[in-house]
Amino acid sequence: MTRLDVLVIGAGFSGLYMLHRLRESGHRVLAVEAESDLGGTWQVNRYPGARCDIESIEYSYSFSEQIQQDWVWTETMAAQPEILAYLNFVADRLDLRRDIVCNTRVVEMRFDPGAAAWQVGTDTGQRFTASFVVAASGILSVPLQPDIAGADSFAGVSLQTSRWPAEGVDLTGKRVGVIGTGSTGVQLIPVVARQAAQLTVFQRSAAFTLPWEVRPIDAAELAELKADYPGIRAAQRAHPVGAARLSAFSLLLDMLAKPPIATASREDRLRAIDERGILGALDWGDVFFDIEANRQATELYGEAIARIVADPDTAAALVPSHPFGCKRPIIDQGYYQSFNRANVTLVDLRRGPITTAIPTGIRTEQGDFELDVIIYATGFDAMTGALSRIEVVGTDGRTLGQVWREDGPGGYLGLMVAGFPNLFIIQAPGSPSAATNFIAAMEQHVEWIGDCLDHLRAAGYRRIEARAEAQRDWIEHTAALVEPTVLAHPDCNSWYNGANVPGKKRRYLAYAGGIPEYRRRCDEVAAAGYTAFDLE
Ligand code: N01
Repeated sequence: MTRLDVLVIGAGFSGLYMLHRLRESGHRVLAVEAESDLGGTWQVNRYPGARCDIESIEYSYSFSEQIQQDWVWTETMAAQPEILAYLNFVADRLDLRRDIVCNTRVVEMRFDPGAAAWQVGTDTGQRFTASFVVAASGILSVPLQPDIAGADSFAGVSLQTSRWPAEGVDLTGKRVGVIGTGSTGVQLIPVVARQAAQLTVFQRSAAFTLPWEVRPIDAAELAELKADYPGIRAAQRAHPVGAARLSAFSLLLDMLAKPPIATASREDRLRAIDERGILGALDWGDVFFDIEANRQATELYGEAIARIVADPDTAAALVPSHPFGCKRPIIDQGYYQSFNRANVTLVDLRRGPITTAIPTGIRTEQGDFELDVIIYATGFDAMTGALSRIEVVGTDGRTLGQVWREDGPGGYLGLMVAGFPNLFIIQAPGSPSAATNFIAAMEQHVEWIGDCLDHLRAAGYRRIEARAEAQRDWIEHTAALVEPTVLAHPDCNSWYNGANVPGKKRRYLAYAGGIPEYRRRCDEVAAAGYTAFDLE
């Protein structure tokens, strides 16, 4: 049994910074990581085309001037290998590896009220007693097994994008099927299209994408950016989505200030797509609040797609039927152009769903498709998935998974859950997380939790717990923020509100008030002596 002040679950972006922050202030802390190496999301999502859709200059740690000066970004939005290399660089620079235990999955946690500590069990048999636990287990770390009958009967190779083999996969000459056209599919499809002999895309929901060029950064530009880091970080900190430069989120936010589509003439609308292509179709101030405006923008989006995709049936099939804004759009690199290739076929599952996998491929109501490889890009049990798969037993005997299943996903400030003392969660339901630049949101969490743990130690408190009534108020507040938007529309189904997981209670999972306002609220709570937390 290893005794710790704090156990951190996970050694991805959040876990690494949490480990560093707590070690710096003298806590006895270890990070436990289920994978064979650090990196979290960027360790396991090795699929072809994986990259970030936020500029690396902002999708990176801001806490160390030395690290941001020494690391060299080579592209505006980095690809997965570069981000993973960056995380390894940071871990080496801060000498974090000596306090990370890899190949070890936390499987159970029980709170011992007498000792005011968590008893933690792992799949290797190693056990820990930790006064506090910080779960940095990721918001998109549990892949969803698709509900496709007969999946095991497929005789070819089945691949999950988020568990992509480290040694890579050669798709040359293969007949490849991709299931899923979310952010992952949109990144993957153009790359696979260039490699495979034949690519069949099985699309259940068409995607909205935001085409944008990712380009190399040369030495002179990087030097200029580095010289301007104080300004870049200040702007980022003041920005609602934690990314003041170009990103999928900032494009969305910028739309709020644009003129409404509802009053735009036909000429105005056509000019928008003449000048800016499919981006111009979406760039209107009323699309987030007015479902009819959203529908009109989608219609225009369809016209813009039809200008890119040569086959009219394929172009029509690529037009989404859900409101724009309720699934996360992504910066895309030639997604629609892929469908002009002779080796790419789109199967619109709205015209007849997949019925089963068969040994030779996929059977749909529209016919059979012969494949050598099936790639599942079918998403995640987001936000609550990772902790629900650990038996985390709280003070009333229920597991956290049970609480979230029965009461709905929630937490006070998106940081702690009532009934689970001394357990901090980085990016719990109700945190800015999914609605922002995850890194900017995560740094705020790590710093707030670090300060809180320093305070508890200094003041001699052994236990902290969120009050249930404060949690209820926070959940109501976060729901009210999205009520006037299309996010509350019944046709809005995505991982953001749990609709992608059968049986998950539907609730918008992020805090949509922006990071600066969220930070202000969290700081106010701390300054007032941790209002609405019980301290003992
Ligand atoms: O997952 P998704 P994702 N049969 O849930 C389909 C982040 N991310 O991995 O919408 C057929 O968005 C499903 O269809 P439907 C980002 O935050 C970031 O793509 O349920 N299809 C959908 O098309 C993102 O939002 C980056 O009808 C099935 C797809 O699979 C989040 O990760 C890059 C199916 C799942 O889409 C998740 O994105 C990549 C079935 N049985 C990801 N089951 C960047 O930073 C599911 N689908 C750039």
